[in-house]
Amino acid sequence: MSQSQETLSNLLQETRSFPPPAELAAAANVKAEAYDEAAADRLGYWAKQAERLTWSKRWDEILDWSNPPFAKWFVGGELNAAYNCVDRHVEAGLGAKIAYHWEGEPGDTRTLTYADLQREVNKAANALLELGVRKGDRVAIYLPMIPELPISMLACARIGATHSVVFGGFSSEALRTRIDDAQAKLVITADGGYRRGKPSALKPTVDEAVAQTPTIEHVLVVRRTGEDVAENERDVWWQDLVERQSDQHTAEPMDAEHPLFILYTSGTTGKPKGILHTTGGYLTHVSYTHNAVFDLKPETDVYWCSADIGWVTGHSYIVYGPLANGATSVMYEGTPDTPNKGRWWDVIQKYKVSIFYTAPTAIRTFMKWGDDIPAQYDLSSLRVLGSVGEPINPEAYVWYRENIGAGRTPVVDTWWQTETGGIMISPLPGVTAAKPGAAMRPLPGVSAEVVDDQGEPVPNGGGGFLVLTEPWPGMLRTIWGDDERYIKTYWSRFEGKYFAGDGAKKDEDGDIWLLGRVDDVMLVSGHNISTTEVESALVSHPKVAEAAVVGATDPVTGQAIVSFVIPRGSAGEEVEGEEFLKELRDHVAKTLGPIAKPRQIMMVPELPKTRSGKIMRRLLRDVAENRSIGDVSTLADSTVMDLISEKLPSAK
Ligand code: 6R9
Repeated sequence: MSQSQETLSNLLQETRSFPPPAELAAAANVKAEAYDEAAADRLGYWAKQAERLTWSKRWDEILDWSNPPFAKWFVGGELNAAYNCVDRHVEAGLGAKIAYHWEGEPGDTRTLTYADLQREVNKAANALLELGVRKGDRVAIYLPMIPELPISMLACARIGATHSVVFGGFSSEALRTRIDDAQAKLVITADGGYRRGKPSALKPTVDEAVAQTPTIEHVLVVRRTGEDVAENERDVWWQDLVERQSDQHTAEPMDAEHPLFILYTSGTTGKPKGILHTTGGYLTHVSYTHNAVFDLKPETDVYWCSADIGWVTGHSYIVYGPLANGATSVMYEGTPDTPNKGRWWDVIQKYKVSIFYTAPTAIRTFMKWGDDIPAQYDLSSLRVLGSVGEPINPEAYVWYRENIGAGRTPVVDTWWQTETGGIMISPLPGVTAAKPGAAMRPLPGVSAEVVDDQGEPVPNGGGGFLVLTEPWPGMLRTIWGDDERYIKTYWSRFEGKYFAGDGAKKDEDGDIWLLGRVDDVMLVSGHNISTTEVESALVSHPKVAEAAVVGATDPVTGQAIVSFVIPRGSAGEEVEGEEFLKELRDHVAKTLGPIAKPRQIMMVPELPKTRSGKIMRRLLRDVAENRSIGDVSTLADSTVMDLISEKLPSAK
């Protein structure tokens, strides 16, 4: 039986659910009626959300879908994204309000008010103009998590240049291919940033990349670490050029469909896809969702999203969403364990963070480090917690709610993608009785379904493929320079529907659970089994912190389940023995049924992850099938595979 002939088996049973606190529900930004309102008039609902922004010219048409899958939202409308994120708040008298509490890894800090941000963005915009950057040009940004990163993005948006932010951790080769694909004219970088207590250089990587790219005219370099760097003719120091610019600049209105940014996703095969987002629809979507999903009260909340801005989560929920909403945010440069494993909780305590948004990978790491660490800090300012990036295992969800949220705060598990621009499926913190591990329901205005192989909706209790059935404002407009690939990748699997590439199920109440990438689904004795469910079963064992599961070729069952497990900090020594492995296998069989029992479980010190914390199962499949390990260039830490191989000299 081929993978596509059977829908996903639905194994995990989870019965816990957490209704919203009464006080939060009563004062919530978005109430239950919003679902009916959006269902009655979806486009009207989105037009109402677009009113959150300030438009220089109102749109003539909400959506032009006459040439699917190429959408145009708010056709004829004009606005400037930077004006909406900065100037309008200053004009409204909020210039003294803090936009960012920035915290460097070494402990240095910067406070940027909206008025400061306006001056900085204006200076940077004038600097870009002096370097010859014009509306429509592309600018690559390769910076650490310092204020110049959002400033650079907004400066681009202000003059209509399209930014392409590349993760500071990527190799020169990865940077070069992204520069070339977008034909960027300028790179903005820094000498380096701080990671794990040390300066970590960036400039040499840029020099190497730029030596081979024909389109780059200048490299604009922020001095952050003060380490020596090679100086080339095309280099310009930020501290020289930007600092001497005028802090006055008038933002130019852009067409609603003007390209705001390109962000590359690596995908499993082939060259990275340049996901293109435009201005009006994207900004509407992120402003709306940031307000609705986090119940943001801009006057009183302090919001922190711990993502890197090089990931879409940082674009939408550190930069554009929070700033469009006039929020006060925290931005942190470094790693969670520098100088110690309490750093994040220290940041929350220090700035009295009330809304916190992070990834399951981080939560599982904190579980591994132990409950006693967050317990040493005052986290009582928190009122809403969020999760993004991967399915959150129910145990990790409950740990997060209890140990970080004192068993009191709603946890919103938000499903979305680089391609969707903003959150699509999520509980609403004042409305939904959230179930641990479920993204629950499409947001008001969003249309999603779980379908079978034929594109038919599965009944409640069934599993299949997640699709989006109607266009939405934050949707990608195409893959940069490759319309064909856009159509083929997202719109060809199911007629007229966007195929997200994720497996999902609907439970008996019709709520949606994400089950991981379809490419990762295992086929065991004719059953399609989700890696996520087996991983969640493993993580529900009290001695397991993290687990990754892959399907390895097996002569008897087609594929067999192979698991890689990181024990919890408190688990002690007994986790190495055969007896413990048997206990774990039995635990999975008891939780999910005998079909899901792993053939093999291996204890490992680390798991291979991307910079956004997603487990790279492809590499683990190489280990499980005794192959040499494939491309590791998008790993957050390239030494992890060595650690694993060391631990498992004969992986089989
Ligand atoms: C925002 C982001 C997208 C893929 C997506 C899915 C996974 C993200 C999730 C989730 C289950 C969630 N994903 N959030 N899976 N539950 N709450 O992560 O964008 O880096 O493009 O990744 O991440 O597999 O398809 P991106």
